[in-house]
Amino acid sequence: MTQSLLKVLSGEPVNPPPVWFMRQAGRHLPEYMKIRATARDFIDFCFSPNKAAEVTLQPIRRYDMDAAILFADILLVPIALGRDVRFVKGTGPVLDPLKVEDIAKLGNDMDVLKPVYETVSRVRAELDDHKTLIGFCGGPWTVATYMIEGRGSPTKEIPKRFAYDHIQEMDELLSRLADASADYLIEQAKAGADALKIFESWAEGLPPQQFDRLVIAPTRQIIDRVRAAGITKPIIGFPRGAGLNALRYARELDIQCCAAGTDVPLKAFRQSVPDGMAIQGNLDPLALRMGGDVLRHAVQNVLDTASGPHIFNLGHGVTPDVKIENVHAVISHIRTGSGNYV
Ligand code: 1CP
Repeated sequence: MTQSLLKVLSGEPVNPPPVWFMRQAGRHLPEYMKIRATARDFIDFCFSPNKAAEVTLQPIRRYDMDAAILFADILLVPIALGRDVRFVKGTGPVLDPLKVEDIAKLGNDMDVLKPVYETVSRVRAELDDHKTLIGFCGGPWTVATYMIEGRGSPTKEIPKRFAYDHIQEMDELLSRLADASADYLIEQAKAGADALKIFESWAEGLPPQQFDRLVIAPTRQIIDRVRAAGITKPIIGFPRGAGLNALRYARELDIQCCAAGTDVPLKAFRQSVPDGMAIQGNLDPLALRMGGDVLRHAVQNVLDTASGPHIFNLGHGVTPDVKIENVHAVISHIRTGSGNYV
């Protein structure tokens, strides 16, 4: 059977649109919490193919989503580059902040990522043929913000200063990240991922010239390397919060879908991206948390304003407080026209 999501990625509209949610596997699901509790820590969890494959499949079983997204994290690539990455409960990711002189000493031990490819092949073997498996990596700039600041960066001032102050070293860092991210995507594709997504989650607030240098150039490097390896699978780019910079991202990169964050007006976005390009998004995650009529109207608004090839998704990820009933209601609304919102 054909995958409806791949159909959309080939430029063909599908009605109702295929749906999946960012962070669909996660703490809002009790079955996720059960498996999570058996892992030593989050990284160990990501590197345990049995467990990671199981939680990747959970939202497909529960919600019948059209796509599974590999359970892993964008911050596994810095581990391959030899950086120390920990996930601290209640704090999030913690890394040793990267100093200028560390860049020349970055490693390249891609073998540490092998368990992730094992997860991909296990999921692909278990997933129905008409469901899509999405592999992913972080955008080099987004991953670099964590490496430079040593944690999630509230204002990105430290990595932005670094980019102005240390031009050659920053470009070197992004280039190293681009090559490693491309190799990571290539192996995911070879292991069975049907589509690939690049999460540039922290694309906001960059002046256009810096956006071209820090986001577009290294993303082009990833895509060129993936294509040079003979991988023709569709690529979804997600320049979250990029404003009008997203238009150059969509027009200049060889991506088949541009994903929209919550702040993007889909009608204008459709008119601005290249003809036939799929768009994805962009339900407000807060509406999903609130439920009721707020959510009903928000879902209808996305359905009414998206046109052409469209993949229904959130503008950002599912949070732990989301009610399972409301995820069911959104999916039913998309597929049947109504849902039981709570
Ligand atoms: O123990 C837990 O449950 C921790 C929460 C969690 C989860 C469920 C983290 C820690 N990562 C993940 C999985 C994850 N991360 C996926 C898997 C599949 C899915 O979507 O269901 C994906 C695609 C990611 C990607 C990711 N990690 C991004 C890009 C997408 C986004 O949300 O913008 C980012 C920024 C991260 C970093 C990260 N991982 C985890 C945390 C707490 C953070 C920091 C987020 C922040 O700085 O706000």
